[in-house]
Amino acid sequence: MTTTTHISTQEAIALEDRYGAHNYHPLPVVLSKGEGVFLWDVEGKRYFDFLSAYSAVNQGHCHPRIIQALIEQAQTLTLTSRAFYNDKLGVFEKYITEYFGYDKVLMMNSGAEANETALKLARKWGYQKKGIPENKAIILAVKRNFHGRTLAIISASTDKTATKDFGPFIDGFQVIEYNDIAALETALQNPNVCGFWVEPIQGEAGVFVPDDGYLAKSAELCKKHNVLFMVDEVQTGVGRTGKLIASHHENVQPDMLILGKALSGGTYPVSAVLANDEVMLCIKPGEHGSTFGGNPLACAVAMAALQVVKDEKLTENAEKMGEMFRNRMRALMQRYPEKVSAVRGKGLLNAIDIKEKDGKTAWDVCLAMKEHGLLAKPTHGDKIRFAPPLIITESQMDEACSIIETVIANY
Ligand code: IF1
Repeated sequence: MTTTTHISTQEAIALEDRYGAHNYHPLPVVLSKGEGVFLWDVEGKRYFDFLSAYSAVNQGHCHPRIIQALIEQAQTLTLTSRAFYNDKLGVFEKYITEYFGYDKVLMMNSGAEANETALKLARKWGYQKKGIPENKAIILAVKRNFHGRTLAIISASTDKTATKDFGPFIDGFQVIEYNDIAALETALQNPNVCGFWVEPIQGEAGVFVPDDGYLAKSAELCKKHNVLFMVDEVQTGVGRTGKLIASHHENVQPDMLILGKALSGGTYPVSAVLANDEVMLCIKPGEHGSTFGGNPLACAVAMAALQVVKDEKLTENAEKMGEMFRNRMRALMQRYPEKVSAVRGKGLLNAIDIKEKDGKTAWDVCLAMKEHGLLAKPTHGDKIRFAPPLIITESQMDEACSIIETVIANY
């Protein structure tokens, strides 16, 4: 018997303030229901979700096929640990490796854990296959990166908010300019470099799309210097940018593909690292793992989530609806250049830059959009990221763009 207690917006916010860590500053809206592209708050107001839980809900909220898979498996077997085999992991490992085109997969839970796994795999490979002297391996990262919140990951971060008072940090990272082939070529001269670790589009930094050719040239240089090209597609993967993974915009197949978020359609923490045998078999039994990594419930949900992306052609829809969105936003920028200074993105991962006006910021624009029934959140001050579920229809996109246009016209 489920207990549904009605709680007001004020009560819910007060409870989180009193009893929860203050590690977020959410928009003042309290959600209680999600379906498709829509969310409802506790007062029953409906919103377009233009954040998709930071691109974890690509398939739409509570997708029936994914929820059905969750329910059925939850009533059967949720977790065995990897101390024993189970009837779901191997079947899913075959499915996902064929789906993305790799020999093997290592299943984890959060995006950060998948990135940590990739770092460990790169180092192992560096010592065992490339012959880097022990404890000398270097992994290249880029400025304004975001890969998660663990200590190893933030050891490569250039964001003071993510690093201040969290030291000391972990050695073995060199940070270079993003979208700068010359900087990469110079850094790759060091024979101790084992990996180049990068997002194909920098999400958290504000949806920064690198120049055409950057990913392809980076992959080529990594191959030339026997360095692993490690691409973090936790946010850009699973159809979000109009291709199955953003690397495919430049026909690049990363040496290590890092996935998370929408791998489960936002219903359960599922993440993964995919690589070929030369890399993946560097880790031997007992050298890495996780209690929940690749559990039967995760595999059942992720299988359904990936089937939905394919069966409902969500990647193609992301491409088409993204074009429509950027066209509308560019027209808005032309009408109000004093308010909107940039439109960026690929597929349904987009952002606009808001010029502060009469003291009003991107945050105020998001508050106004909330009043008009659309939820989005600013990142790094003046940028607003727009990332609706990939199932969005043309008429829904039209209605959502009208909301954004009305708010911008009137702020
Ligand atoms: C937060 C945004 C932040 C990610 C990429 C790994 C991870 C993420 C490219 C880690 C997670 C989330 C985390 C959340 C807000 C959101 C986010 F970029 F999506 F907007 F922070 F930058 N790689 N991104 O985007 O995955 O461990 O969270 O499952 O931490 O505030 P995770």
